[in-house]
Amino acid sequence: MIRLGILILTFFIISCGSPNEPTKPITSVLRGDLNLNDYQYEIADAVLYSNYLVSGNEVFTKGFLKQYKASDVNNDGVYVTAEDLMYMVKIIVGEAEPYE
Ligand SMILES: [Ca+2]
Ligand SMILES: [Ca+2]
Repeated sequence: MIRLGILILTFFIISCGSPNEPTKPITSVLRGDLNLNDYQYEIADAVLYSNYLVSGNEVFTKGFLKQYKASDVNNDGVYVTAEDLMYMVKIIVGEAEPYE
């Protein structure tokens, strides 16, 4: 599923680019704010995260690239993993500190 997400992300980046236009940078996103409401590490973010892991890209409807970027909760450079979701749950219940 992660490979499919990376493949779709790569296709999206390639298909949106143009050699004559500068690539627009992704504006900053809050780590752990999967639903992009400016609040990190909410239960709603964890629910959305688990929905992504079950259903895939279709659940990131507010801005796929931003939501994808916000998903690296454990700050290991790997996006949308079960480990990120588990780390998010630990943050929510107070067992782990969030990364900046
Ligand atoms: Ca949020
Ligand atoms: Ca990660």
